[in-house]
Amino acid sequence: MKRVITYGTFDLLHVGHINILRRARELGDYLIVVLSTDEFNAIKNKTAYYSYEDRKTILESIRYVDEVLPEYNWEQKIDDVVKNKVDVFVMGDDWKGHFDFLKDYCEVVYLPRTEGISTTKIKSDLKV
Ligand code: C2G
Repeated sequence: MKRVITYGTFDLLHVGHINILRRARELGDYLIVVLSTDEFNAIKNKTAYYSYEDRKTILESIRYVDEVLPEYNWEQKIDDVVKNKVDVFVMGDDWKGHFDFLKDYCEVVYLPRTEGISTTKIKSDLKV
């Protein structure tokens, strides 16, 4: 059982999110998504449109996602990887290099982002 983990806000779910979730899941047999809480989003200077509970419900409905856990801070990743017996850590390559410290605990994989889509773009495109 190869266990994969990834992190994010996953607000206003779009195909870029689905692509990385699918590709992360394909690297193993079980995918844990650690979802930014509303409080942690404030630390990331992000305001999600959907609440944590709604973003969690949406993620849990995706076939590629096996488990959703809360992300409270920047410091929890090593603990998450060890406690959840994670084999592979996956993030989009906008984060390339940022989480290489996890290489002591698991495989670290940065996947190419899906071009042309982002939650920020959706919000700005919809602004009337
Ligand atoms: N993503 C992608 N392609 C896009 C948009 C997003 O591959 N067009 C990926 C990001 O690279 C990330 C994941 O989807 O791996 C979630 O993106 P966000 O919700 O924007 O997450 P972020 O704010 O980057 O939070 O501790 C890490 C942070 O929680 C990451």
